[in-house]
Amino acid sequence: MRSIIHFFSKKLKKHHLVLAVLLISVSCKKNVDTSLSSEQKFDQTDNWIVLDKTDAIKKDNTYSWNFNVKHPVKYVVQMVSNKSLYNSKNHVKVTIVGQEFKRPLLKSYAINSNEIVSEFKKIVSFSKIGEQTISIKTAANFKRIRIIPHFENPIGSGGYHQEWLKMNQSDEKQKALEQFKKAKLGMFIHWGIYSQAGGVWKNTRINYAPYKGPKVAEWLMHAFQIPREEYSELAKTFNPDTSFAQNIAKLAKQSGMKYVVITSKHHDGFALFDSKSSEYDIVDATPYKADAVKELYEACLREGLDFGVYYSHGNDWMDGTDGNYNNVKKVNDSLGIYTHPTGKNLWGPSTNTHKEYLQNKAYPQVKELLNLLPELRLIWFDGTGFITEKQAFQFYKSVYDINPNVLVNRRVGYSFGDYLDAGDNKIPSSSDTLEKYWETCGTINNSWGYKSYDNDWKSPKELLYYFVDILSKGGNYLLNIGPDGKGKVPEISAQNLREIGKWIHQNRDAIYGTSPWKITKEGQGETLLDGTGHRAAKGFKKTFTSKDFWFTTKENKVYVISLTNTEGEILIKSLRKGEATIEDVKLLGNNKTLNWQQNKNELKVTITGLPKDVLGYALEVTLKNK
Ligand code: FHN
Repeated sequence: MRSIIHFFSKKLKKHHLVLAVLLISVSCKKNVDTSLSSEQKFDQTDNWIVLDKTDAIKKDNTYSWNFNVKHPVKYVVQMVSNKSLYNSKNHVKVTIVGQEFKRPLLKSYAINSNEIVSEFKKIVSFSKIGEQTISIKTAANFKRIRIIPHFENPIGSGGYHQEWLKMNQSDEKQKALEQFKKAKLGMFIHWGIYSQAGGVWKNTRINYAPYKGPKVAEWLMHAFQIPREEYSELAKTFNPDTSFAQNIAKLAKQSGMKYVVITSKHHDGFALFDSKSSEYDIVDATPYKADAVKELYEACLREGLDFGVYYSHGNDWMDGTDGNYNNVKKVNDSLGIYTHPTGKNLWGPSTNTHKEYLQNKAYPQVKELLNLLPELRLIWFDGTGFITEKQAFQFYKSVYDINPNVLVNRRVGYSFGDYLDAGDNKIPSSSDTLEKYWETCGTINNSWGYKSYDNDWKSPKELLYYFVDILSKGGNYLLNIGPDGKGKVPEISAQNLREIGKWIHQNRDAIYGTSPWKITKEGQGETLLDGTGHRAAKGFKKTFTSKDFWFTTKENKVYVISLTNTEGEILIKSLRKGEATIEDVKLLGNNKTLNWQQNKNELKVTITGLPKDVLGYALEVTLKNK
């Protein structure tokens, strides 16, 4: 791609180039090629509900309005206040469609130069159109309330849904999904030329980088707004050990992982595979001159592991211009909507259009990966950015057309994923219902890419807790490693993975191929993993007792998982008489039948023969004619 631009620019005098870009942008404007096209069709402002404070029925600090819902979709509630009157200490209690939630007044974005919009994260769903009521209790001085359609994944026109459904419901996809569901645990690998820097640029740690945005190591270029030319110099020194592929595949196997997903191209645009549509790749731009993705693919297949690739399709800081930010912002401004600049190269974007980036780099590279890796099982899209519904569908369809056995994750965009993810380092609560199978991706410290000074390694117990929590709720765990510039996995993280791998191997019957039981857990309350930043800030202080259990099931077995090594009598209330008719209780790993007794209050089991340093144990409870 870069060679095409260079070739053209050499050809075209500067002003010709400017003219060309202008022409392209005008044509954009003319057909409004922005990611909001589907929303344009469904003009969202037409469905905004704006309630002025002066129209409210006021009682003390409670304001109530009746209003009309024209479109039964998901909405968010916003409070608009004068910049000057905005005071973050205020709390707001909102009561709407039988739901009540209390939130602090957080600043979301500014509009009309002197007003602040505070958006409450809670999604409100109206199942039917017609009259509704909302009441707001607050001491905050506000001007009006806005209830506006919320586009998690912009609804889109739905015009592609039937065609998508046919592909998603195909035998190949459903068979692949069944295999994926049985796998439970995968290894995520964030690796690239940024790994050499380890989160440090010119002796400054990324946490002290001058620009706003995530401080995870793979965002080095964005955090320091490194010019494209300067950043690509990193490729000239990228020369990993040739043993990386074998070492990592072996580590994944030892850690109990069933699939591996490596970053074939992250937001920085560098391809870790031999790409014919870009010279900014490991074969053409580095002294390594070999295809790292292909090498890891072959090593994983030798270990019997399924293989997937991560691909940043919407955002590319090297060749993806501004990620279509300016085009989208023009339309958003006219709708009073804030356009998030995060993740966009606004400091020195490539001069091509976003559409050209997609046509000449992103779509071709996805096809290259599919043809390069015939046994590929998964494409993990990310950095959706401002791609349109049509573009997201084209990514999904191009994967299906070349290899229908390959699964596509949620972040392809617009609900075209074959399965969902709960968000980075997020585990859904047991009360959340997700409309598709899901996966949680998580870091092993607080960065995806190698961060030389981040030693906040999650302990084997913490990792196992997240895994067991996810298992009991019916999801997969995609646990990340960040190798350094030579491809070496930081030893502590490798040791911790091997330790959970020993436990997983011992208790594999309670893991692979299981589903959630009617009860996910018993004992203390949930401590949800709630995001990369949240975990980095809060750390992990949870302890477990012999009363805490998580459940999974398979055929006529219920598995009871404990994260303690306490021997002696344990009481499992969820398996009391009436809840299950028990035939046998065994301790996984030594297959020894244990002494047990069931009564109307609990299943009483005497645990013996536990190795001292064990992370926990699992019981296999065989049920009579389930
Ligand atoms: O921006 C990326 C980030 O670098 C990392 O790749 C994670 C992994 O899920 N995804 C994006 C942030 O959500």
